Amino acid sequence: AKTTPTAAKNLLTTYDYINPKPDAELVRKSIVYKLIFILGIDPKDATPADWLNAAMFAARDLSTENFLSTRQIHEKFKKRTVYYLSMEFLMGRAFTNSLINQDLYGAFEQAFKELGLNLADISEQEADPALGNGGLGRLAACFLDSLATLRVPAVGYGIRYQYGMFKQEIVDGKQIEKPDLWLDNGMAWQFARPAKRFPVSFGGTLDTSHYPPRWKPAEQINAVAYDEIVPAFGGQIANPLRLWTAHTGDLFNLASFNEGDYFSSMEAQMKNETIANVLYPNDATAVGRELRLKQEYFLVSASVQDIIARHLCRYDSIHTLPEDVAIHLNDTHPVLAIPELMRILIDDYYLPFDQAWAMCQKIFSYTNHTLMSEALEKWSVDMMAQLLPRHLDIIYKINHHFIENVVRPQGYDDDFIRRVSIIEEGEQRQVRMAWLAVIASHKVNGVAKIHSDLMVSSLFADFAALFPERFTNVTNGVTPRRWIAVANPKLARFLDKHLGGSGWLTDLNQLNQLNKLVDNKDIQNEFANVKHAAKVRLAEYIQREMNITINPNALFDVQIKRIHAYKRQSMNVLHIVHRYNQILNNPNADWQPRVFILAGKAASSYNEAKQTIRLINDIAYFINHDERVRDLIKVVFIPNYSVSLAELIIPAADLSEQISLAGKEASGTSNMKFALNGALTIGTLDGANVEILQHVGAENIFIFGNTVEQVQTLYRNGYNPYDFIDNDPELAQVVNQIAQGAFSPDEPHRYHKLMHNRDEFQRYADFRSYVNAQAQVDKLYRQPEKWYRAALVNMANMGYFSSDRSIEDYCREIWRIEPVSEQELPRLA
Ligand code: NTF
Repeated sequence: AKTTPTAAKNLLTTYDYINPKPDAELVRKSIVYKLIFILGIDPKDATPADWLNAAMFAARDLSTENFLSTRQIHEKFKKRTVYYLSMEFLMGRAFTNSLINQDLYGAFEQAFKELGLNLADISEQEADPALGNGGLGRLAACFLDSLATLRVPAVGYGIRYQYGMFKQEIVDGKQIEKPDLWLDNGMAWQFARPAKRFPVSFGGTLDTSHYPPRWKPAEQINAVAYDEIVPAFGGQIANPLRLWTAHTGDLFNLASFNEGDYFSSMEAQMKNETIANVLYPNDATAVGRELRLKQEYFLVSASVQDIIARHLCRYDSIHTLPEDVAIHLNDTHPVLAIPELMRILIDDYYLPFDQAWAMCQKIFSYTNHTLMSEALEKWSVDMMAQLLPRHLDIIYKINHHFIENVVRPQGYDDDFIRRVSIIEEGEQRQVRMAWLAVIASHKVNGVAKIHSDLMVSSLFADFAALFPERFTNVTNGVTPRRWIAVANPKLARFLDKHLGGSGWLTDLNQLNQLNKLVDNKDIQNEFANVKHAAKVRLAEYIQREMNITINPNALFDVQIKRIHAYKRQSMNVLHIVHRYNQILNNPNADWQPRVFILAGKAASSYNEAKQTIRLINDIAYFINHDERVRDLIKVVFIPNYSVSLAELIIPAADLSEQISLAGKEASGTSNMKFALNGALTIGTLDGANVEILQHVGAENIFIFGNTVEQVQTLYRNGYNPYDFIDNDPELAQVVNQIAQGAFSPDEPHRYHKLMHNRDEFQRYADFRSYVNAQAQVDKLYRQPEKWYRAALVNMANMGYFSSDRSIEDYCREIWRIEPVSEQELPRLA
């Protein structure tokens, strides 16, 4: 029974708080009230962290009514809803974002001023929840922002890891991993839902003497929900991000943590009871561990149960599920949602297999985020039989149905059948999760044009022959709310001024009006000043945190992303050392001063990536202390890369390094954030770089390196790195210096292996073309009028790369979801 007392009902329809919008006075009272009565702290004793918590409660109140009424609208109009399942959400800080989205920044700033405090300082107290690794998790966060802003009925489902991405420290040049205690100061932003809990079962046996078979699990863990409000820009709508935690009495103990392999040291202590405790710090790599499989099942089982419960609140039949519900799988990590939904439909609702399967195919869609074979998830049949016997049984049945009813009737041979089978035969039989995702989904998309094309012609070629209409592309995008309004307020004011208001924030194509202003010298200068201010701010941070002095007038050359061989940070290093050599050879030439800024984490078990970090730091130390280069080169590796650091660094970049080997970076999304903030890109024809080139024009981007076809030809002909090293004396010099210890004199062979490996990602093949492109960069930078013109052209043509456009594509092409209309919105009193 769902009765609402009339008095409470009124509160939900009169919008006391938001109409009229609170002024500084009301905000100040609310903050002080929260401090005293929620946190129990005397204002005279309050620390900045206490003030932040009080302010977060005050800000949360202001979106809570929208949050609750959004749910009411969805129920009232039975809005078809998309459920976005992702093992990662890299949300970044919530506080400033929520103030900007609700147009409350000014009121809070003024309120704190009256309290004798500074809002910007208080905001810096917020932990940066890093419940994701990199691009995949941050994309999910941008998508939630766009879903809310576009009023799309949507729920995000993820895991509330107690420890998110590890904290990176650099000691003697080496990465050290420390636990990330993001919950230490409380999490004012999330609502605990102790009553929203679902049992998740594991192990045991399957009794097949009945139909449907009876699964008798060996253990059961309760998933408990926490809801985070995702406020739309412009208020009115707010969607939930529902994060599951395992209900367990004991807290995780970090006592025996050791710095060698962060993850295994934690895993050993965790075994069963602490399933939701730690994020696997891998990016573009799959892990075959039992705990990971448990985490994935934990997420999808709780979420699918919740989705069905929500459906049954609106409809009295399970049969309407496909009309009401779209479930999106963010990569293969949540693919177990497919057999989980099948299990519930068959075992709990007694649907015949065929009917359940037909429903699943209407409900699920899947995004592929990488073609790299080492990142494709496969689970051993043995492990799955142990942990999820009923699900394995269902997967066998799906596979049988697929092969007998879909593949064989089309006359394919045994070799083809072996290739498309969900079960990979071999010594260790394995379940191919990507195959299951493709077979069950009505749509499968890649994340940039080139990636989607390669997906169809390589990884999923066999499936594209079977289901040509199933595959599509949705190019990634980023939210201008966080990546301009929050990260770069001065740029936001600049755009407001020249675009006649802030409409661009929700209609990013308005940026193209800048195209007619790009030749205006005053506007170029004004933008140069915005850029300079951001560079000064970053320089101050680097001075304060790292005690390194950099010159804001130098060119800031930035590569920030996960450290991975395919992203080729080590090729960036080759160029730095080459430039260093050139300067020493010709000290009096007219060199363009540059600051090379790098940041990023290496997975704890990924040695080559850790070596790369160490190399960058060794080179930074060596070059920064060499008097002879006279500040013409500075190298800075900023520790502990995070969303909040990205917000500081991206606005300050002149040059954006997007230098992955062609064919390897599915999309990249920082490339979009940089260009949106007026940096020029130096990049390969990979991922979304290709589309950025199409939008900004070849004169406004520095493209270099081999194409996908050339890369494949090199591989096919047996790529040999020495074909390139031996034919380029300057390259050979750089390789030898690094390999023979010029930057690691205390341990001369430290980088021998890093330089003399198979060069799987063809750094040496692209080196010369990279160096040439870098010379073009210097040349253009010395002509400020041309440079800032190009920067403005970049910004002007980035409208396409808004995540609002991506989400509109998903809603139309994949989910068939309609946003809440004007008429459906509650009218303000
Ligand atoms: C990443 N994939 C890709 O490596 C990036 O190029 C892309 O921008 C993001 O996804 C978002 O689409 C992964 O992290 C994973 F897990 F698929 F390897």
